[in-house]
Amino acid sequence: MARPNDEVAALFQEYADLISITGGEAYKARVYEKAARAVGGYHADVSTLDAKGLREIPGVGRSIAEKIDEYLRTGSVAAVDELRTRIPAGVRRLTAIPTLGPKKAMALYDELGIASVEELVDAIHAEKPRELKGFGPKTEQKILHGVELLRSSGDRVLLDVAMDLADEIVAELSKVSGCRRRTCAGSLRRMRETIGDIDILVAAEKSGPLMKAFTELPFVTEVIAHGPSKTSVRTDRGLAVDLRVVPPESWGAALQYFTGSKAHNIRTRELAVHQGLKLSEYGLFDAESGERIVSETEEEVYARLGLPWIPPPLREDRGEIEAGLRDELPDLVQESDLRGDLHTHTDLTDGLAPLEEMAEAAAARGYAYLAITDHGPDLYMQRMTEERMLAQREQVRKLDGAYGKRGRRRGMRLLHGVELNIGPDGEVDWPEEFLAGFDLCVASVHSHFDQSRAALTRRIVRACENPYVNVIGHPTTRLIGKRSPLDADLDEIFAACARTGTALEINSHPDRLDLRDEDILRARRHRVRFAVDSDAHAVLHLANTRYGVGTAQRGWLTKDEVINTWPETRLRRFLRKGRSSGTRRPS
Ligand code: DGT
Ligand code: CA
Ligand code: CA
Ligand code: ZN
Repeated sequence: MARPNDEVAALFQEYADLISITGGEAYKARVYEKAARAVGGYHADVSTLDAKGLREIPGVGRSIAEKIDEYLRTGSVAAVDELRTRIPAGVRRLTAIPTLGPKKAMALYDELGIASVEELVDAIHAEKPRELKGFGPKTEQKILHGVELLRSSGDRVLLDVAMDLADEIVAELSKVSGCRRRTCAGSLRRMRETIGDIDILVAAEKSGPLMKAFTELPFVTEVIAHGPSKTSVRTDRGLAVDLRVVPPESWGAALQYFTGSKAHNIRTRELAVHQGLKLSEYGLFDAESGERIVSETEEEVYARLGLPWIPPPLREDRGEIEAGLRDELPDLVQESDLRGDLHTHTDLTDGLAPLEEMAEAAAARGYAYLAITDHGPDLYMQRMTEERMLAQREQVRKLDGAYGKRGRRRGMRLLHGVELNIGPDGEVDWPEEFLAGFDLCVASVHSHFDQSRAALTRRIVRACENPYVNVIGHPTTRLIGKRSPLDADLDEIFAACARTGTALEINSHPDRLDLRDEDILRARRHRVRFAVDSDAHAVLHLANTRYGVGTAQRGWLTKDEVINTWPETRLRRFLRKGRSSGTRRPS
């Protein structure tokens, strides 16, 4: 059974989309979108709340509370049903194209059965839409252009693509004389999983030279807006960039403002107003006299509002203001806290680098331990056998301790692990006798994504109950923008993890970031442990933990909740799970 909060959240998100597509008020759509997020993330089960309790959920007023009640009583909401009958799901996907209105999208769907952007592009290449009334070759071209827009600047890009470009821009701008401070702001600084546009902030007395250098960067394809304080450009990476240059004395206020999120800023401005102050990107002012109180650093701005400095990944109005006022912000896990990586591949299966290179690179990162976890035989493309696995183990044992930073008494420890495949019934690749020989087993779902919710849930819970499974790899299997998360009862899975001593992975690959931030927030209420892993298939991927840690921070995780920040002895104790020592082979 789905968690009622999730059902209601999905319903409201759909309602918001339907409102936009049918040309309803943008304001109304936003209200429902916000309610969807609030209900989805709310700690109490909505089906246990009365009307008054429902209205205590942020963003839920009388009319939304009534719709929740209607849904819980009848299983549907008349207002949503009414809009649904007007718009098929396929049409909703098409209207994401900026040059395609709902009417034409409806026609394409009704007449040609086109229900996705990809199908539409294929149809245009086959010159099919021009046969319809109201369409011609010109319309087709216009639509294609819209698809391009959607795929470039209109679309959001993955965090790593944006981060790489932003790092490059920041490095270039630091070379310009007069550049006093520079950093990225916006969603990138908050480490959101996808980025709409890059925001860069620079402090300088004179903005001219910086703006000029910025517009002349080689990857800039178009200058959208050019002014003394803000310049916006499009780039050949399919991503727009805003540069703002502020005087050094406004740095803190500007950084606070342009880091966002909008929802967080609304709350900080409210706090200011309650104290007779006014907060803007220029500073924190006395509302009456207009006198500037503070603006130079973020710390000063937050302090004057009665708050500790709030780490950017928390700035989403998910309780960080309340926690800050009580001085109860979590002490977030940092990338430097990681002592090792527990999910990596070598060229024995689908990795690119041999074991030695992976170990050397991990040691260079300063890790105290590294687990090698190549795929088991159930992913048959990987051609794994017991013999090959045991041969790798021998090599791992031989290299154990051989790599390490100079000055360390002992080199990095190598753990011999495996990434097991969780089969359709929750079974894994090998019998327990063989699994007992591994130091660590990651287990992940790689197929049969479309099972029923009950079957998927049971399947993963069964994997948790296996005494040799230590970590559930990429738990929801989502691929951002490509594959939806598994439809499983996450709360049941989280509870099973907590009960059995199984950690949940936060897979750091920028395509995955799985678990994602909201799921982490939910999982930690079950007191689950997490592993922030790279799932590296190449040496360079080891550094992706930057994104995994960012995601963990967005999920409010502290160091103690992440098993690969622990010292090796504590980690090994955790990995023994509930196993009786008698079944364990000596390694
Ligand atoms: P994105 O670009 O969609 O990934 O998300 P953000 O958060 O980077 O949003 P963006 O680029 O539109 O704006 C950057 C920040 O500037 C945003 O996080 C907060 C601030 N900001 C922009 N517009 C507004 C506004 O209308 N009100 C408030 N309070 N803040 C704003
Ligand atoms: Ca942005
Ligand atoms: Ca922006
Ligand atoms: Zn893997």
